[in-house]
Amino acid sequence: GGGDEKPADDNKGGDDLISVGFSQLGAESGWRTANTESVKASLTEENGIELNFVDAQQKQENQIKALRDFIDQGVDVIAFSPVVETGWDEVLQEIKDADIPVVLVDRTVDTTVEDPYVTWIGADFKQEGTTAGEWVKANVPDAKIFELQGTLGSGAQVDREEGFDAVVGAENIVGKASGNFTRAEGKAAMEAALQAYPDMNLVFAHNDDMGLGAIEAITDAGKVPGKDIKIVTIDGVRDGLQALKDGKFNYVVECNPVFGDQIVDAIKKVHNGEDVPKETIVVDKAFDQTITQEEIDARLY
Ligand code: GZL
Repeated sequence: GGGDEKPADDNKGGDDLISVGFSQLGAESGWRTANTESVKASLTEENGIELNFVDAQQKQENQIKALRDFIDQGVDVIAFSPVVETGWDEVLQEIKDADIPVVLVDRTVDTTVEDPYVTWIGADFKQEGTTAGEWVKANVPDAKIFELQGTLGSGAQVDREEGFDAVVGAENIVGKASGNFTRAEGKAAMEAALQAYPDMNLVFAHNDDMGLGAIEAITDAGKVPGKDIKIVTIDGVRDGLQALKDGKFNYVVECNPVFGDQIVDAIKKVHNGEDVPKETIVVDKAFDQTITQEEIDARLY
């Protein structure tokens, strides 16, 4: 009594801010940087959010530690993009036991925990792989393909591979290796592949950054990227679209990272107990070499 009770919702933010713990998986690519910028631009105090943002440098143990810290802090909502699909059962159960709702962002999880998250927002990775595969099948029918894969076990890698391989046919894929979604590791994997698969004439890179690394390796080997060895990638960050315009990439499937506003909307609805869809697919486009400089310059990221 006496009017000194705690405010009704015991959030850790100011009087009416929703406190959000956000575990971002890393800063490995242009896509991730753009995604983080969008999250930080949208999850703001003026939008009613008190954001606790933690970068995990692509290490699952760092994400699990961050998630446990969020539980200890008693945040109102947890949002995270899981670096790989598995290994989350224990911490997801702890979050559930702490009665903190989860908004899953971008990457996907594979867990035995019942109802581990309220809603997921991200791209249709399998469709991105399918779209890339359909372009290859239609435009490079004799392709001998090297597949430069993202972080092994991540939802983006698993689903892009599944969609792409189903369209092009496994018999047309001469080899696969992971470049962990980074430019440096993509270059290294490509250097090895050029030795191992001399008859390769097309690379399918699961993201632009690894494709940009592949350009360096192909050029160092005295071959012409986009001609001797064609390159198909996914993301559509500005550097990737510039490589496309410059004729070094041949086809780029977009994966839009700018959805911070949709994350805020989901967090508010979840916090207020309103209905949210189980998943929200972020819409993607695709680009070929007819892209114009104006289009590239107009891109947000
Ligand atoms: C896709 C995202 C992927 C990007 C990569 O939504 O998870 O992770 O394609 C990034 O650039 O590393």
